[in-house]
Amino acid sequence: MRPETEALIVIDMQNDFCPGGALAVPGGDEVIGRINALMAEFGCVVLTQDWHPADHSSFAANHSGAAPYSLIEMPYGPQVLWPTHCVQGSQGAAFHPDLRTDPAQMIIRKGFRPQIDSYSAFFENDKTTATGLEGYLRDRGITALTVVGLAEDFCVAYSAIDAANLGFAVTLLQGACRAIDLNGSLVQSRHDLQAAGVVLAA
Ligand code: VGL
Ligand code: ZN
Repeated sequence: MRPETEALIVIDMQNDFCPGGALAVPGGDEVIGRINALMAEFGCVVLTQDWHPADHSSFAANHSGAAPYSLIEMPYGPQVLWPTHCVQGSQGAAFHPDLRTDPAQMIIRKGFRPQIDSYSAFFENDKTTATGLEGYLRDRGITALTVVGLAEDFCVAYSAIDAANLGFAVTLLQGACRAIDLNGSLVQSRHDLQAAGVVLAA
């Protein structure tokens, strides 16, 4: 078992990010077995769920004429427009059926405000609106995080970088992640992770 000060953060292991889903990450389901096994090592397990209203501003379908994967400028900065995904209560938003959810003590939902996206489990994309996860982890005396899940170059990377900036010791297990890799986002995210002091491990 890991020390009580360590938590496992499992990002967005949902049907829509797995093969057959609306925003499928290649090989997304391949990491489920490893993640299930990892959960047994940690006394604190947190799952996140991307959880959007149907009218969410990150959906290309809600911007007339906009193509999926194009960029728009939002008040908080550039935003990729995604295919409609992880709509609250839908099958796509549910956890993959093979993911063990019983060991999770906390499930944090993000991206529920129509006007702002939230890649990170800690802050929405304006970098100031907090999700509450920091407070939960600090109240439990957690100081070190292992971060895994989907997608490595978006929600996993944003979560890991925010956590490192908040002062947590953060390890990202690349073998327990899969990436979208949009316009060089995977190389960029690895650069940003290293600059933030996140340890990249296999
Ligand atoms: C994600 C794009 C949009 C992710 C979520 O989980 O990485 N990516 N929403
Ligand atoms: Zn999303």
